[in-house]
Amino acid sequence: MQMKRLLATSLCALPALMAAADGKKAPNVILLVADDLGYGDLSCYGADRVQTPNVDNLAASGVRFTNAHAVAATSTPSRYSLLTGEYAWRRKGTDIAAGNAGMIIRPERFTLADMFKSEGYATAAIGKWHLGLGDRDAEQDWNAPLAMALGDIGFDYSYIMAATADRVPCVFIENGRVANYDPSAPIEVSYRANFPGEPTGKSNPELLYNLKPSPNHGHDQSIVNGISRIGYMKGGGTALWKDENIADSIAEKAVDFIKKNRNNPFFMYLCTNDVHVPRFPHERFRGKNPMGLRGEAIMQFDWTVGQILKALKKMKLTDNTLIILTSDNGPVLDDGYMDHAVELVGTHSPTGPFRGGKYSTYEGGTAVPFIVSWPGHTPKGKVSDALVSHIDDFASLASLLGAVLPKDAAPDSRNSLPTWLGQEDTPRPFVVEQAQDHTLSVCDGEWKYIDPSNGPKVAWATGIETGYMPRPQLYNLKKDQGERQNCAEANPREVARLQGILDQVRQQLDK
Ligand code: NG6
Ligand code: CA
Repeated sequence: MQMKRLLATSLCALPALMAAADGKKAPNVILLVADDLGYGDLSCYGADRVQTPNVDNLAASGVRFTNAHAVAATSTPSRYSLLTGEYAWRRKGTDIAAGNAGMIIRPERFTLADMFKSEGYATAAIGKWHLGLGDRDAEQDWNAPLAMALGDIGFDYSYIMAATADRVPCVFIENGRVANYDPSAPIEVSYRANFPGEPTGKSNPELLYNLKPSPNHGHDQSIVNGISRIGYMKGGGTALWKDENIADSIAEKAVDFIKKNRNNPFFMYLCTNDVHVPRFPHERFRGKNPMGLRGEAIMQFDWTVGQILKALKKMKLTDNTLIILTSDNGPVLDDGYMDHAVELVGTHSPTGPFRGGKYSTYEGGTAVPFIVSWPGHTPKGKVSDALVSHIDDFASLASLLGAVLPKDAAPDSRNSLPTWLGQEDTPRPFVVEQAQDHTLSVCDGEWKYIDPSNGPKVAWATGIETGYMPRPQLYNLKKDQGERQNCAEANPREVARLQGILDQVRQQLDK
């Protein structure tokens, strides 16, 4: 561990201070990641049943990408890849993590946070985590400092939800221990069995005063704040979160971090809980959107963005802060709770023009909003159609800092900084996309090839078409953005070419 730090520091020849020496101040960097926010969910991406004025302002001050991809169609692998620069499908144990998963990114790994730290930045992770905590699965003692936490992988400060709001434990973890810990209510967590005498959504539906689970989705185990979850927990007392306050807590900690670090460069990995289930936004958003709770959660996401922009402005940091705004994976309507997202969606298309959604191998799984703004550096209000992928954040940000990475760091990441900053429109030659069942597809901006697989046609009760098929699929996205015409048989050469790219990436690193 110590070795990793020393190595990183000695190899990084151009720390933030050097950048300051040639007259340019190293910018702060905020990587703002929404949860399950779709390509079509923002008004700057064409949504008209919900307005997102703060995100739209951010887009107006920078570059809005129309062809950007998350690495995977679910959270854990997507986030793993963002923070390591390695395709998650290369690593076992990177699928949707339980709330008591051990740390998936191990301390030996040189992370994005390590890179910023070794360049003299203050670093923080705030909000949704979903990459495990503690040394080993299911062995955490939630009543003591955790044996391993974000401080071990480069984050100076962290205030996080262990997994998702629909998974126990329903408490925030601050710097490796439960925030506002309540000694009168020791915490126990299990994903195997309930604790004797504790109610569950299944046995005590009368206690579900805030949200009820959808039929056939599970989410009917321990009850916290009148909402049943995945997994069992006991205790927590006053440390338990209230879903309606999650966005406020995250925004408050994020603004505090900015304030504390106003005079030095900082990197903040800021992940909202919005718009993941259970969607239960603050009262001030209630009744404000025709799409109900999901629309209100999008408004709350936009509010969070507004809080950050306001804080930066107040502290005169706007021009010196690079913000990347994106989502971890595509959208879903019914993901486990009876929040009427399906009934109220109306003409709104969460995936925009794309087929499928969260979990799927169709574009809806990984096509995400992606906005890069650094006032004075990014052209104002540019729309870029260049093909880009989250896998490149590591190398691109390394290039921004002038950081030299240790040999094995960010193995699949390529420097796309000039494109990300809107100075060029050079596309990535191809992007690799991972669906929930690990089906891979590859797209070069025109053609998309999907590997054969035998998975289910629909992602359980969500109604989302997975796109899994036992035979190869090929789509021409220029002519058929909605992936309707499988033209693999008529274009064997394209199929072979794209299979070749995928085989090569599978065998070697993507450099
Ligand atoms: C799924 C959950 C879903 C959501 C997802 C993780 C079921 C049936 N569905 O397993 O509700 O929690 O995991 O979402 O349990 S993600 O955006 O964090 O990847
Ligand atoms: Ca997600």
